[in-house]
This record gives sequence, structure tokens and C-alpha cells, in this order.
Amino acid sequence: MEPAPDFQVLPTIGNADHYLDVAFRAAKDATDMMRTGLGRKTRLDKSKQIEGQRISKVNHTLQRMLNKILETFPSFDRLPPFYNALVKATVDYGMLKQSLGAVQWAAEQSGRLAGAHIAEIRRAQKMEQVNPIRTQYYGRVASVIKQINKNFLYLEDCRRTMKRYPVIKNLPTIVIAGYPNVGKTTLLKALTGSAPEIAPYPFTTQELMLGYFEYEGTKYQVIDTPGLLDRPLSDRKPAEVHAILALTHLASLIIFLTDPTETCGYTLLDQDKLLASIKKEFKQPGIIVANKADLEERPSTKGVLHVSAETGKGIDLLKKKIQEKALKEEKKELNSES
Ligand SMILES: Nc1nc2c(ncn2[C@@H]2O[C@H](COP(=O)(O)OP(=O)(O)OP(=O)(O)O)[C@@H](O)[C@H]2O)c(=O)[nH]1
Ligand SMILES: [Mg+2]
Repeated sequence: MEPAPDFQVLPTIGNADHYLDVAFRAAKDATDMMRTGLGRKTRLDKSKQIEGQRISKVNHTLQRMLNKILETFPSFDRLPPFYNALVKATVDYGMLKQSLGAVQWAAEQSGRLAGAHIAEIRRAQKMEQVNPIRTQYYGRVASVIKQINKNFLYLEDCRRTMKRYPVIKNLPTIVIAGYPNVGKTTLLKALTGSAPEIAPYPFTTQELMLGYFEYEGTKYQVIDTPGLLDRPLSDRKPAEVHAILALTHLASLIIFLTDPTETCGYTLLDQDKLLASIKKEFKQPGIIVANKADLEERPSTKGVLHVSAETGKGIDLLKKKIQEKALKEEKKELNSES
């Protein structure tokens, strides 16, 4: 996956009145300074120059601000798949594209109107024609900008949502799934040896927990997804499903964590159902890990790795398995590319 785009630094989007205020004020300040420096020109020429400058300053100020909005929103067609899926799950993608299109349109309209009105000022023969032409440009450009006010407001909404996107590093990534209380967070700590970083996930109550470890020279990222991959997807509302499926783009590998002691409060049968439901959605390789091995001796089941996240038993073996699976996955990718 490519590195995360910088959603955190998207600048605040103002409303139509804000952009007009800034542009008109800039024009006024610029021409106030000009008045004294125009020397021996006729009154008509002075007026033409000042009013033409005002139009030009309003236009350039607007275009600079509008283009900045366009430049700072990421190019959605080229987003890494995880962020692309998040955008589609959290905002109205059509409306977002339409709003950016409206900003582009307004910048072009401002330029077109400015050109036409400046040309008209140049042609003016009389003093009293000049001011009304500038006033007309102000009115028309204000109406263009006000017309897209709802788009500014929508872009600001999107920005606030996107600011809450988690920043995910571009590393082989292990996602942990499993019912509440099976020990996901404890396993994350056992693997990474440290307290997890918390990253927001753009849904009210959920956040991601992130940790990192190095094994034989490779750095891995581990993600615990409390509240997301801890129930079968069939129990979810459609909006939640989209957000959860965005996670499928992150994982190089998935750990299905179970608690065969059932002290978590869920039967092993239910836990297996969750595993099956998640497996269907993720194409990545998975490792089934049975936790809390310190509580009771279990006959080892084929293909299941028994560990204790609490005591650290089996954690090194798990790291080795992670490395093997991740390497296999890398080879597969190489082969499919050739
Ligand atoms: N005996 C024992 N207890 C464990 C082990 N791993 C976790 N626990 C305990 O199980 C409880 C739940 O652990 P968590 O790591 O918080 O579980 P979780 O899956 O992150 O739970 P949610 O965040 O609610 O989904 C805690 O009381 C842990 O101390 C283990 O290997 N052995
Ligand atoms: Mg937890």
C-alpha cells in the first residue's frame, strides 16, 4: 500500500461570504495604495486603472483561494485502496466530486468575468461609465461564489470527516479479529511489547489500536480493531459493513483470535462462526490462534496455534508463523505480477 495521504492537514474550507470578504478587502487595500502614485494621468485614465486593478485583484485572490482547495484535496482516483474505500464509506463520493467540480467552475467563471469586464473598462469613454462596470463584476462574481456555497459547506464537512481517518504506515500489516474479551488487545501488546497507539476510525465509537514489531529484520504493523471485527458481518448495518470492509485493504495477514476457555463469554461454536464470516471477506492468509493457554491445557488442534497473550507463551512461534505467511504472500504477489 502507498503511504497515507495527509488528510490531517487539509486546510479549513470557508463559506462563500468568507472568500468574497477576503477578495474584496484585498482589492480595496491594493487600490488604496495606488491612488497616490498615479501622477499626471487624466481622471478618466486614473479611474480606469484603479477599477481595472480592483477587478484583477478580486479575481486573482479568488482564484488563488479556490485553487488551493482543489490542490489540497487528495486526488481520489489515485488514493491507496484503503483510503479510497474509507472515502466511499464515510462521505457521499458523488457529492464530493461534484463540489470540487463546482469550485473549479467558479474559479474559471471569475477569470472569464474579470477578463470581460476589464476589456469593457478599457473601452469606456466617460468617467461615469467606469465605476458601474466594476460594480457589475463584483455583483456577478459574488453571485457565482454564493451559488456554490453549499459546495463549500459540503467540502468542509468532508474535511472534518477525513481529518479523523487513521494514519496507517506502509508496512506488512497484521489485523486481529475476534470476539470481545478473547484477548485481542493483550495479544497486540504481547507481540509489540508496548502500549498501542490509538488512531481514530471515522465512526463515533470505534478506534484502531496500532503497534509495531520487528522480526528478523522486517518491521510489521499490528492492528487491533475493537468493535469492528468482533461480530459476524451479518449482524451489521450496511453503513458499518462498508467501513469494516475498508479494513480488508489494509491486511497482509489476519489473525483470528479465539478463546477456547470461553471465559470471554462466547461459545467456541459462535467464535468459529465469526471466523468463517470474516474469512469470506478477506482474501489474505489467516492464522487461527487460540488464546489463554495458561488457563487450561487443551489438546492441540491441527492448524491452530495455542498461545497465552498474558504469559507470552507461544508468541515467538506466532511471530515466526507471521513471517512465513507474509513471505509466502510476497512470493505469490511476485509470481502473479510476472
Ligand atoms: N488468563 C489469561 N487471560 C487473558 C489472556 N489474554 C487476555 N486475557 C484477559 O482477558 C480479558 C480480555 O482481554 P483483552 O485483551 O482486553 O480482550 P479484547 O479482545 O481486546 O477485548 P475487547 O477490546 O473488549 O474486544 C482481560 O481481562 C485479559 O487480562 C491470556 O492469555 N490468559
Ligand atoms: Mg481490546
